[in-house]
Amino acid sequence: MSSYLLSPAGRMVMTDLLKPEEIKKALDAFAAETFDPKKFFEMVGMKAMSAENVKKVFQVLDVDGSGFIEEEELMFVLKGFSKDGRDLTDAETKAFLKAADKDGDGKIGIDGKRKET
Ligand SMILES: [Ca+2]
Ligand SMILES: [Ca+2]
Repeated sequence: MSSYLLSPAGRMVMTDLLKPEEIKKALDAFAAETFDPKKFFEMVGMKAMSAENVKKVFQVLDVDGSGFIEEEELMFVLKGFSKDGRDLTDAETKAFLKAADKDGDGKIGIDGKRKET
């Protein structure tokens, strides 16, 4: 998890792409509620984003730069939005992965995100 706080220098951070107050609002909304990725991404303003910026958000969340968001990255996805973000539960992570991973390879591809969701 500490790797989230030690991103390489010059790396884009979420607040370059999204408004901090909207991130906070979205995180607060799911602090005690089951995580709903669709609703969350809508709340942080990603629905209105260009494909190019959506890809950038993905690159922030792809912490190891593999080109995919794997299950363990997905579990800490909220920390990519804010270091105060909570971890997803196992059940939430699996539900998120199942919803976003249309080709069933167990990870979410950055380029395929739009296609996959
Ligand atoms: Ca990755
Ligand atoms: Ca996939």
